Amino acid sequence: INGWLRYAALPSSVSWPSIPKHIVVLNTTKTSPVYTAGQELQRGIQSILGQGCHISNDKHEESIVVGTLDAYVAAYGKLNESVELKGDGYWLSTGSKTVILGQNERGALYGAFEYLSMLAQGHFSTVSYASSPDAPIRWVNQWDNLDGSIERGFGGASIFFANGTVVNDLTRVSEYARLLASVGINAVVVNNVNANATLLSPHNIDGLGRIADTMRPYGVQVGIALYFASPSSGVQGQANLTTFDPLDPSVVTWWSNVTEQIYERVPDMAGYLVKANSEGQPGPLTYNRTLAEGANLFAKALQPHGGIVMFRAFVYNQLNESDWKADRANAAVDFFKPLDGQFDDNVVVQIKYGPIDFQVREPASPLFANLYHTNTAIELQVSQEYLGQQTHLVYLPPLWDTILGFDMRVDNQTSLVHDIISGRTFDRPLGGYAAVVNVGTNQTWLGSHLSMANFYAYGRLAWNPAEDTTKIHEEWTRLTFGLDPQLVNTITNMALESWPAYENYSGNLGVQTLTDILYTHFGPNPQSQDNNGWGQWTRADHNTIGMDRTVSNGTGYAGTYPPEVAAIYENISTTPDNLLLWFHHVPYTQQLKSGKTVIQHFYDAHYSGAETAQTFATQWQTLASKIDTQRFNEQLCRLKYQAGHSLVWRDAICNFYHNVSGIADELNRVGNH
Ligand code: GCW
Repeated sequence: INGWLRYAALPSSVSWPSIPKHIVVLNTTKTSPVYTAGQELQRGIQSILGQGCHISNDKHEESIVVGTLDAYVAAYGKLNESVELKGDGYWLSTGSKTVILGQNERGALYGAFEYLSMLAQGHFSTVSYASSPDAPIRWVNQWDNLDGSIERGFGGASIFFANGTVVNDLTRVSEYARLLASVGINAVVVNNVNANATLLSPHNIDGLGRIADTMRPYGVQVGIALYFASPSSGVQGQANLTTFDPLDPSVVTWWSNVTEQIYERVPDMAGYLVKANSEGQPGPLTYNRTLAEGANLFAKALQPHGGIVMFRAFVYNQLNESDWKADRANAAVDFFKPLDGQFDDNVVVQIKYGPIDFQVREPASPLFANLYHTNTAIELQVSQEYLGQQTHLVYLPPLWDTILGFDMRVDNQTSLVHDIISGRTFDRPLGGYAAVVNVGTNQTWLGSHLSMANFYAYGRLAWNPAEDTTKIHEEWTRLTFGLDPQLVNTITNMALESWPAYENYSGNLGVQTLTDILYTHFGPNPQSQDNNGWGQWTRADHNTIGMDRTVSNGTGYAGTYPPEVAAIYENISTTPDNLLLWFHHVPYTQQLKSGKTVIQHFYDAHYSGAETAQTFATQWQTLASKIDTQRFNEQLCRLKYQAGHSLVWRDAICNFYHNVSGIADELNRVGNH
């Protein structure tokens, strides 16, 4: 339940210098994150080092002082160093006097968690540094329904809701806030983007207030997802209108009233998340209003209270596959590029990392490079919807890295995606990160112990996207399982092999994850990709496969990137192999840069990916004596399942394309023989 915050006692082999026994807390209000920081330091030092600490306000020579930078200067006078902190940042200086100072209150808590992480990993060298987050928005989204179920959640029922309302016992909510704060997350949207209007009843607004009260000591703000048609949905205790037209004055008043009520109960509410005109959801287009007019409706209601609107770019229509130029990947740019400059300043367009939907491999969404006058955030998914639903080990940060570190070459200049969303590239005031996490009541939070590395790493990368994803995993392993180098190396090695393996045994060369896309999004179902309106097509026939997204002969998608990038994707010879079938429709016999044909690569990759997956359980078994039995056995069970399921994947995909193409495997492994 504590995830990476176990604060395990250091092994006797580690020795450490003396750590101050006094903790000076510069704010003793119980709801203040500074107060929480003091409690957390006391708990952590007791648990990690077995040392009791005394919390007080008295000045001691040897102490740990925690508070805001301003409070420190007021009490102790100026620091010797000049310290520059951005919003939520902290200053950490360790030694016989340890100083942990936040730019604001939650910054102090982040610094305290960082200090405890050092201790828990046995790092005792003295440090003095400032650390500030790369972007102001570092949110998580929960797709929790009010009945307690979670859409695409694989870790049990909701910790927030049951039976149409907020649960009474919010202990798990407090534990979740603690985990979130420890990796620098500052807000959580608690309900599903496929939202329900009943959330806005006075009773449920009070429930949101209780959630916010529970999370406030951790500096985690609460946001909510809205159902666009709420004003005409007969919400109990609210006026009921006959319209939800965003330009209708009665609708404008309705939303400002409801927003007012929410802020009365939750004065620090973070804002709204809106999924509109997507997958059957109502929205402004229902009234021929633009998506910007829809977003600004909420922006104006929130503006007086300091809240922001996260407006999702995941808007697309059903398409007809007989149209060669139809392409769901074009939808976001088609809908949003013409609206650039029309969104209010407190609107942030939240963009899924790729143009389709959380696939195992996608190019970075071109929308990031098409909005110069609009705040943007990236949407990642910790919940492994298409990626094995936590029954498969898949460490996702290397995938996220391919997007965050991608250079869009806007105006032929370096323009990395993480610099665009931080607001640096286009000089925007807001921007950042959202991830669909979907933790549940399961004791492991996500349903799998090893999947928690994705959650941890998400927070670390949202704070600093340049951080090395291998190092993050090593750190997480030390905190979660222990300091033994063999343990750290083995689990990290498994993690690093996992995404390439999953890509190899699911969908290669940019064809997408070949899961069932109609219902479960789980397990192989390559035939489900085509002949439907969802637009996740592969266009596989007897001789050829792949989506032609070129400008010259296809859907034109390649041309939605800035010119230098567009030129790379327009041509087969410059398109990287791992995105070949994303951008081009080619014969199965097309030669890759590796020298193999497409079809032989399919066969080989599926065999090698499944082979790697066979080793995960055996690698894990070498750690039997180093991990407690419960976690060891629970994870072993999942890794064995993955080993078996990877073979199912391998055979399903290889046989499918063998049947479609009629081309034999050079190594004679596939088909009946
Ligand atoms: O990936 C798809 C999911 C839906 C989800 C939708 C979205 C919440 O299958 O379950 O709906 O995306 O992101 O809105």
